[in-house]
Amino acid sequence: MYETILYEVKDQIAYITINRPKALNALNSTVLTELIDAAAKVEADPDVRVAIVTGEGRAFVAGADISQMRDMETMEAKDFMALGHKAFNAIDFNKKPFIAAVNGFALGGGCELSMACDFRIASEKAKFGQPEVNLGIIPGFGGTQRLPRLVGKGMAKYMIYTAEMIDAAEALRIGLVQKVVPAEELMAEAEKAAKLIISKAPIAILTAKAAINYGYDMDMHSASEWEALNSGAGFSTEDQKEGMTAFLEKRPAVWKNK
Ligand code: DAK
Repeated sequence: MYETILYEVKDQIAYITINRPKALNALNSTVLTELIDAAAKVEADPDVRVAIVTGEGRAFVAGADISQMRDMETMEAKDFMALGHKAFNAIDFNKKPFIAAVNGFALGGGCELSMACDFRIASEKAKFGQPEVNLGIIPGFGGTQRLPRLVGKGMAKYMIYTAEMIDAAEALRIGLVQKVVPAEELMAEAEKAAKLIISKAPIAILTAKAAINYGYDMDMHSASEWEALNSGAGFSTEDQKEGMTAFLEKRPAVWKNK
């Protein structure tokens, strides 16, 4: 049982909902600690294939908790930042895919949380931004690193230096989100993506995530070798034989997760 997040598993999907609507789901130490625990649960539970992260009420997450951060000194801020990195890396580098279903404000730490997920589906009402410079600081939960990797250096610098809030359509245009849907269709759209993933060979999905995540920062030569090793290893699974046999027999594959 958590204090600041809701965690529910249904049909192989773990639903993680940040639940501090009165503070627009601002991230304090408790939320981050509970997210670390929830990410570990997703990884360990054989009944979970995919997680969906969303926010309760009108915000996804309106940033790190400013009331907690205001009086922090350097060492305390460093610990808080380390906790944030631990939480977001537990999602980004989780064995299983995480989908951000961005229902409203995704600002500062909220934009960073969405970027730690594998991809983002946004409601038309979502708003994104990195407004840290308004507060006299810079992003501290991965924003200076994940944002340029997702949208390019120029756009990341524009967003971080100007603190401009962008709407869902602009987020889609710059590649920060992968889909935008009307608010009432957000969870159905995220579930549609989750179910598509669940219908695929489980080991192939985990291997694809690792191949992309760990290969991304390698030079192309090493990255190609990394892909070849991962892709080659797939041929030792029963699911590879099943997937190809099912295709040739013109029937749906029945995955064994072996
Ligand atoms: N923290 C704490 N409370 C927040 C909050 C936040 N980030 N965002 C909103 N709230 C609270 C408001 O204070 C208000 O509380 P009450 O007054 O009702 O008690 C309540 O949520 C509703 O907010 P508003 O009344 O402001 O609602 P509006 O619709 O008028 O405005 C808004 C919505 C999202 C535009 C506005 O709330 C807003 O601008 N919020 C702050 C956005 C923001 O600047 N977020 C923080 C980004 S900075 C680091 C670690 C982490 C970070 C950096 C460094 N190290 C340790 C080094 C990350 C930093 C950030 O995330």
